[in-house]
Amino acid sequence: MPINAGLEYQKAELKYGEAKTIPEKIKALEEMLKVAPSHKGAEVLRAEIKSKLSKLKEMLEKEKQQKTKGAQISIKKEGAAQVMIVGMTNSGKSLLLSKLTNAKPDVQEYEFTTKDPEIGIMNHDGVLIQLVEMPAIYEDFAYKGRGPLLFSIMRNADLILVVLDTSHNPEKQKEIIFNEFDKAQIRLGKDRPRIKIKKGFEGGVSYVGEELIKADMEDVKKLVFEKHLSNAIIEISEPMTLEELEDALNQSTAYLRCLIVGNKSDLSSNKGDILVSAKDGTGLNELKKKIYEQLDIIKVFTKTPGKKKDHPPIALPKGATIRFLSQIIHKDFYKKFKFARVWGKSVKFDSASVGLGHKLADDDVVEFHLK
Ligand SMILES: Nc1nc2c(ncn2[C@@H]2O[C@H](COP(=O)(O)OP(=O)(O)O)[C@@H](O)[C@H]2O)c(=O)[nH]1
Ligand SMILES: [Mg+2]
Repeated sequence: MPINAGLEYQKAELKYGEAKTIPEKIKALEEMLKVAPSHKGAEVLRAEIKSKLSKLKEMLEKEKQQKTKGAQISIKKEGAAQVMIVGMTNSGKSLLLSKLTNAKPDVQEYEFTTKDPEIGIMNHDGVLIQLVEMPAIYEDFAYKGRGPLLFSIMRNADLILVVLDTSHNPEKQKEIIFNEFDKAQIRLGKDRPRIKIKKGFEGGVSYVGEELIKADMEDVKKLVFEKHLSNAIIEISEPMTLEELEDALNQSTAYLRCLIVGNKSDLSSNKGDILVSAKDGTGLNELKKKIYEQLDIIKVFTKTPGKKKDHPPIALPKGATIRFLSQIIHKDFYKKFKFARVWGKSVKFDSASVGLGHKLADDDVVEFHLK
């Protein structure tokens, strides 16, 4: 019997014992995790439950993949990035999509209007970003109907926009949505724990930075053994609990950026990361800017000598060099490269001449000079 586990826990454990299907077992384990004691002494217990959970989820994922083989499992990316709009029914996802993009989705007062993902393209200062409205999320969506398929599609996204209806208990909506993502093994707004695993063929398991793990080493070893890591170097570079380590060892967990959008600000003034009204347009320009900032992209303009800069700009990943840009224009372009002149934030003075290795910044203007 676990340490001071209450009646609730015992009930949940009983349910787990009776569960027959994988989803039933997962549900029971999740309940156990919810009611398990939270004190330090029960950390091993929680890690064990999580470990069982992730194994079952992997099995479920495999089953699903077999069932959906041949079905489309991603939405083709268009533009510089793919952003998913998620939320519960009636939160205003469709209206928001129609205000931010060229899409004309159905906006309705009745629930569950949007049954298929709706795609639109947002133009932010010349950079095209794909926005995809997902069908509404509800409790247990992660396991029901097309939920599993839609969650697996979202794993490829660059950003998740969580849209809350601020006039209807937004905290509760947020909890439900984050919970479903958790069930689908997607962590929102968290960075992947900084841990490196180098698998080997012999030598057992050794640790670098083991003093950073806030747990008994015996428990850590047990966990690592359960993950079938028998020969590996595990390098830890930030403090973590046993539960976080369990998450980190779980290679199938996805970590995605998210922005919480409090919609219907005309009806209420509850806060998210940003407050908007899809209806009257409040905050929408600010939202576009925030989306762009979250994506780690920059835009640069090219120009020909003696002329003004070309439009539209070219979107690049943050930190991209002149070489990267030249290869986007044409793959052999850099072979004829002599130097480039740059105007903007990446240079100390305008019209500075730079080489292929020069790193570009947002809104730079680049003029290529060829041999
Ligand atoms: N007052 C107000 N109503 C909104 C706002 N955004 C959406 N709505 C309304 O909420 C209902 C549901 O909108 P819809 O975009 O279809 O929600 P979805 O189910 O999340 O796609 C519609 O009647 C919209 O007109 C808003 O910012 N303010
Ligand atoms: Mg909709």
